[in-house]
Amino acid sequence: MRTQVGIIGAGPSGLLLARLLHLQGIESIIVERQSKAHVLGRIRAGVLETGTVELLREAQVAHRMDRDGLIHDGFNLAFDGRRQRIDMAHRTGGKHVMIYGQTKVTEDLVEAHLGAGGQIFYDAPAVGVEEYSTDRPRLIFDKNGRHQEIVCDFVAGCDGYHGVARQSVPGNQITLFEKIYPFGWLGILSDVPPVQDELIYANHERGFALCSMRSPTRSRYYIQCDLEDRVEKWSDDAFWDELRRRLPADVAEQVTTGPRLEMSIAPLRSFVAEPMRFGRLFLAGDAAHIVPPTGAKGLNLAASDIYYLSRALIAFYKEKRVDLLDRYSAAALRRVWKAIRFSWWFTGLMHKYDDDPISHRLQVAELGYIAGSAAAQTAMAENYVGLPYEDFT
Ligand code: RFL
Ligand code: PHB
Repeated sequence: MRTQVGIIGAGPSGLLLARLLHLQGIESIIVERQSKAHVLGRIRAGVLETGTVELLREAQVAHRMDRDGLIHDGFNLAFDGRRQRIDMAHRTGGKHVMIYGQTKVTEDLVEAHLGAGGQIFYDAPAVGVEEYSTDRPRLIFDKNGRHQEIVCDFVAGCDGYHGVARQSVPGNQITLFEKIYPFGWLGILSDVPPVQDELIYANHERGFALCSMRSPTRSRYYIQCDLEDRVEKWSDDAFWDELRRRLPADVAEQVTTGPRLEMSIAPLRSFVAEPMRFGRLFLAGDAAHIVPPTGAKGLNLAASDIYYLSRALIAFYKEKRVDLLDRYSAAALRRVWKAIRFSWWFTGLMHKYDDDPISHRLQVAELGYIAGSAAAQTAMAENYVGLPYEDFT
């Protein structure tokens, strides 16, 4: 098989890249390890930055998002029995975020890409990328028990943290930075109305909690849990009880409970691989970096990588330019590191790390400072809505 851009992974980054390239007449083939039903069944992120929303509009997959997505101008910090609203719109000159689940983003992208004749091989794990230092890299994958090969101009590794693209590069050519946090998030999805119409991030002596949502009738809640915790140990009632304990009393009494649609545990990690380009192999999204979910940045970073990578590939095919391909890794990484820093800082501010009482007092002092400082609220708001993409023309 032969294509222009071989893409590993049909998550948001691979699909968005395929879609943006297709709209410019550039062909691609996506190979995806999992089945279509598996990929479309995953519950993940829920908050889209302005830049992500604009990119989805550019990809012409925004119809349902613009109809059903919820625009949020603010979010709330709960601590020490009180609440502080961070007014994102006021602090950033009118910017906001869109609440629209990653599951739906993925559905919209798949539907548009397949509808336009795009090629996705499901149940087709890539096993390696070869000859990426030449101008004919080869993507090797398995389908129906057989090794197959796609000869490409470029390969995009959009295959997540456990993918093979990054692992195809010898260890001495890549630098990895990693931090594992000593806790995870236990999440529930339930068809109950959200407790409030905006998100609440709660710092509590028992641990962090988050009130989020997918729609006016579907809620997503999280509580900090131990790394050794298992979903099987948590009944729905135990989850709701623990959530309510960690929220301010007036919020806790408003929580509507219901049976789970899904419950899962996610470990928290910060991870960056440098560089993000190896000859004609490019890494994007979770394949190159992971953030703890506290800042809601994972999916948004995948989108900003694709913003840079799609422009670089389009400039190559349309204008025979290689300068943007050369600049891709550094430009993407500058934005990645800022989001890594924000997510690490916000995680540190909100979670219980140990039983030392000074730790909690210091967090409450910092949250109190934020509550009283326009400068601190502006810093939080501009990071949360998403830092601007740099000029890449
Ligand atoms: P994805 O979505 O992981 O997609 C990668 C795709 O590559 C496939 N794959 C392969 N395909 C072919 N051959 C191989 N050898 C392959 N190896 C892997 C995988 O099956 C998959 O379909 O990465 P992408 O596209 O870069 O998108 C990134 C986002 O998905 C990710 O950053 C966020 O979902 C992170 N994340 C969250 N972010 C948030 O902002 N808020 C959240 O609440 C949130 N919750 C989560 C999350 C990530 C999770 N993971 C990765 C376990 C919850 C979980 C459980
Ligand atoms: C979610 O709704 O899943 C969500 C929202 C905000 C976060 C993380 C996850 O920071």
